[in-house]
Amino acid sequence: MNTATISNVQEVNFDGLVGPTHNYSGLAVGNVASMSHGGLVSSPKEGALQGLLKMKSLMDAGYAQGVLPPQQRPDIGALRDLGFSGSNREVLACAAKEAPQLLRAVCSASSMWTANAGTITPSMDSPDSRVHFTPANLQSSFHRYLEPQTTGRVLQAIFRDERHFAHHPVLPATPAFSDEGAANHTRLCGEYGEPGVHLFVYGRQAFGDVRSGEREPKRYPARQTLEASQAVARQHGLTASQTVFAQQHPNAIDAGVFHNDVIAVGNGPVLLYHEMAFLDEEGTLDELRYKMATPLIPVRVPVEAVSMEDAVASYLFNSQLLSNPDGTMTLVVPGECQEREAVWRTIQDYLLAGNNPISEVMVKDVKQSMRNGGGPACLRLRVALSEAERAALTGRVLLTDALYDDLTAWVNRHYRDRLAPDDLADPQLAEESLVALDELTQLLKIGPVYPFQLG
Ligand code: SUG
Repeated sequence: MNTATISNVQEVNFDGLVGPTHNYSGLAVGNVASMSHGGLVSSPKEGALQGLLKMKSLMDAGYAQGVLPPQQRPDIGALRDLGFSGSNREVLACAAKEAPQLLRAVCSASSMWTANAGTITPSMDSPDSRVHFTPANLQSSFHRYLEPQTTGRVLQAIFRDERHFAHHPVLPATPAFSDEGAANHTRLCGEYGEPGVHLFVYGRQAFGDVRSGEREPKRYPARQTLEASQAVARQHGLTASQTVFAQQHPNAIDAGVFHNDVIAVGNGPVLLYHEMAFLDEEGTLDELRYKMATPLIPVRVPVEAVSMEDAVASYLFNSQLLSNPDGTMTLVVPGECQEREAVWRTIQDYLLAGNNPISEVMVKDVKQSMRNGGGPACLRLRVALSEAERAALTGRVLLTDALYDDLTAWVNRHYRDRLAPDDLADPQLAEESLVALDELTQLLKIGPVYPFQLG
């Protein structure tokens, strides 16, 4: 059923709600912010409210905004799978004593970064004219490997209507198919309803060329493989003429760029990127130009303007680039961009003043998430949907003033103001979280999605 026309397709940004166990445990190797903030006291309440305010301000500015629920944490089932037994309280107490690193992992609220929830192909580009979904396996780290099952259930609950939506299995959770979802995928196009070209960015190749290892990062892991990106493209029915596979620059990964969306962001025909983003910059742009139906608008930021250190610390490239009805675009940057002079100057003097559609900057405070390496773009999953596809969504997941008010009240009712790493063993926290999440699925009207609801 092809319901998409050029004019009725909108990009909906589905932001992940920050969960009640949001904390700083320094779990993510290669993610400079996460590694340097481990051990700090977090504020789950402030984090969730910051996320909701970002959503609300973008909704108020006229952008379509959706919301995705957090996951059940602590994941006591994962601790049981690892041999802990007894009551929930006993499992938590034992893990806290014997394997505190495992307890921290099963408490991570990392599902807030929905750019890693999965990869989406909109109906305009798929052979059966349905929207295609593949949850990311996130097998690079244990705390994120715990996400895909519930992610799959959440996506299937919301995008339930089989006439419009198709769901694929998570790729095998093994290093060869290491997949981090939309954070390494950008769809470039004219209008959203026009055909797009899919840029998949990978960090390493698992099979084949033995010399490819020489071009891999030395310090930090490359999370996405070419083989994973190719498999997702295959699942979604994308052809060679619709796809470009580009290797991320290994030096960027070694500087803390663990996903492509930390160094590049695309929207419509615009690709905003740092010169260190791709190993073969010219080849990547040439292939995009060749395959795209509309002229590519590359906006290249040179290292002289923004150093790698500034790029990683400010998350300039983890901005959201949003289309306005008059053809201009708005760049939604984290507050940290204002704190780095070179970055702020580049935004004002180069991006806004340059010959490109970016005409406005909006600054958002998402500091609680930023300290774990998650900026505005990490917090959202982009899904381009036709009017009929939006109407076919299940649940109350598109933000309205009423939903914003309900979610804000829900956070204020259930979330803690502060959470220190030692608090993660508190059995009360686990119980509070379940009560909160049960209420949330009712509020969002998505039905049971959590292990504790499924029995
Ligand atoms: O996978 N941080 C996440 C941040 C993900 C950002 N997403 C995108 N770039 N799209 C990660 O590294 C830190 C959790 C902790 O340390 O507790 C963490 O998992």
